[in-house]
Amino acid sequence: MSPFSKGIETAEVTLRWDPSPADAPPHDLDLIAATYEGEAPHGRPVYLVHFDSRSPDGTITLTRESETGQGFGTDEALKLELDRLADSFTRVVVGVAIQQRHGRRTFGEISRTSIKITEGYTTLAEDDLSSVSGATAATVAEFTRDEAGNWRFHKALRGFDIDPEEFTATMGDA
Ligand SMILES: [Ca+2]
Repeated sequence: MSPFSKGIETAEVTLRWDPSPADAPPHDLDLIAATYEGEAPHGRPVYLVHFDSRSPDGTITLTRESETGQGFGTDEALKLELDRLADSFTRVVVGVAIQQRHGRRTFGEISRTSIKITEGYTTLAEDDLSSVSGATAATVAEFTRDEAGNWRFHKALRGFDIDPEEFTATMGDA
């Protein structure tokens, strides 16, 4: 990586999926961001951002959310203003969890799942989560701060077989 290359300033993660059949319980997927500090980059998250939790400084925001996947285009979107994060933060992990309140659901049971990570008009990664079809949650992106203080993107597709709450506690372990 060139030492002169600029880091990522603002990234967006978007998620879409198709609704469940009309006679079935809704499929509710959630985008989740977890932030970590330099002291414990793989430990407990400092804070989480998802449908029920906001970032204290407004740098990471869930700009769109859905409980059903109904409608055109993006169902959930997360905006990460990485260059505005305090210097103490060195790592942000983004994941997707499927709500399990109507019984165990895996990505293989959700139709047309699609995740996209962009910086402006540049696509950093795109995936349909088929490689983690047996999982109930998955990490999809990792952003880390390099020695020069610039944010870098890493694709981090890894499946988990746990409920969303357990996922938020362990999604940064790897
Ligand atoms: Ca949701």
